[in-house]
Amino acid sequence: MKLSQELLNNLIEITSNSAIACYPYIGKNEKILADKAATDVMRDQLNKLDINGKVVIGEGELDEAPMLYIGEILGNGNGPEIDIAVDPVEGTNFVAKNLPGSMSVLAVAEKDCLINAPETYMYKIVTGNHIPRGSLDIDFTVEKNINIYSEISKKKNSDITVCILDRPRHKEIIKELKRLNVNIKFITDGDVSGALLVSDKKFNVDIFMGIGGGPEGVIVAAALDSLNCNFQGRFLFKTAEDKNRAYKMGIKDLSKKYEINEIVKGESIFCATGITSGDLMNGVIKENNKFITETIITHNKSGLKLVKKEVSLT
Ligand code: VTB
Repeated sequence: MKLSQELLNNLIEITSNSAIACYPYIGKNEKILADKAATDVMRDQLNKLDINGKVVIGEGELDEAPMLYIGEILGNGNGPEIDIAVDPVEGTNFVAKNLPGSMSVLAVAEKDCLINAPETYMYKIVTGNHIPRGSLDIDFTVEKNINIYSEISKKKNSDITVCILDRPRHKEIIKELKRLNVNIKFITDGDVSGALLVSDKKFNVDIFMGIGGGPEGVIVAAALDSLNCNFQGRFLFKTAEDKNRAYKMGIKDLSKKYEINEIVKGESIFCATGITSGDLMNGVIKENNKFITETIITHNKSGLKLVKKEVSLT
């Protein structure tokens, strides 16, 4: 295996520490400060690792530093070449308002195995591993996708739940889902978690769909790949500047529909630590002088699937 157990343990420690860095900002209505605190810790600790890392999914580009920017080189240079995707705080609003579901997230893969994607939106459709790959399609109508899902899962529409970001841009999809008598789980932010809800029956989410962040789509694809779930996405470029950036990053066909293994290839790890407690894991807990964190990780090559790890740090 190219990505070692040691690297995996280090990543758990890093997202744990960046989640802990946010702890003082929970409920302080300071999302930028929370993001900066988590980012600083993440950068500092990634730079100490024995890796030759490059940020392929980050927050902005060089001129937008101090966030971890696309193209930034990380690690001490003594180790494997890896692609890194970062989302130091997924759900900054949740941290700012002390709402459930924020987390600190990292995904890594072998060099050139994670798609280089600019910060733009992505239309996504995600289903669990009980649905054969390729069954649903972002180019089908909502009705067709629901019919296919209903047929394969043998569920009536009224027993199907679709998770979607609560945004005006989803007005038509929501109208259609209501007409079809499908249940909707609205989320206000955090579509990495939203997409992962299809991975286990206990979350009662059948399909995740709609337009969310492109970087979040790439990051969650790493987890969904390990979980044998289905993910399909298409980047949405609005401005000429967006389109130019994409060209420069090597995306030639701007309307390309990506299957999961065109987004993440080879060996990859996904690692997310809860900041505030949510459906997937607990948030940071402070007990005496210690912090207890909960992290979920996946590693496709070792078969790790959303294992929860508790870490105690001072
Ligand atoms: C999603 C979600 C993020 O942004 O990507 C969403 O995962 C999409 O952008 O947590 P809009 O807010 O512009 O709709 C977040 O909600 C915030 O980064």
